[in-house]
Amino acid sequence: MQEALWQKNDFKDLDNCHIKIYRDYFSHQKANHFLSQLADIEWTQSEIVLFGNKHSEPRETAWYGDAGLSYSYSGIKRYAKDWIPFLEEIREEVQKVARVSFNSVLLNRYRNEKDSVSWHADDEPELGASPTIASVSFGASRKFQIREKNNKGEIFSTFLHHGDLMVMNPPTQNHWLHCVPKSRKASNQRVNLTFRKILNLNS
Ligand SMILES: O=C(O)CCC(=O)C(=O)O
Repeated sequence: MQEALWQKNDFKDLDNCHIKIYRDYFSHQKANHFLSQLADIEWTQSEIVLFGNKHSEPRETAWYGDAGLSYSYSGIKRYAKDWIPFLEEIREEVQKVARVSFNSVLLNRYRNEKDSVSWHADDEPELGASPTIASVSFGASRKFQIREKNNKGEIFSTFLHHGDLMVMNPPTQNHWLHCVPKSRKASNQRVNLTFRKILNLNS
């Protein structure tokens, strides 16, 4: 976890894009340990509403956080499950870098190359005006893409690997969308954890 070993920024010199990627933030051994713990997560494949139609999300998800938290996206309202110790351990580690106290984590499980998350920004009202999001990846490497909200043309890509930490700092979510596209290449499971600070309690 030494600064010198980290690549400074894969999305360099992009306006209003303050993303920093810490390669191998978790050692291979530590990342393997957390990946094995992720087998205990209660995964669900939710039905979401897109343009008035119901679909199954193309991945499995779970949401953990402080008691009483709720969060809505794509027409689903979620209530946080209680923290489990290894998720709190990961949270402690990412908070050292992100310098934000996160009160929840959204987990995404991409079972294979067909699973994905489509273009979006983490800009739901519960996250406040301009949130910091810390994202940790375990398992297979997958492509992660960004593009400006008001510019459909240019797409910038990187790969997120086992043990990488990516911090998306303000004002990134106000100006940029991100996605994990389906892959043509066969892929084993990948799990991504995005730590978030939800502002509304008990609603
Ligand atoms: O899997 C990833 O790297 C991205 C996850 C994501 O976009 C999200 O949770 O909002």
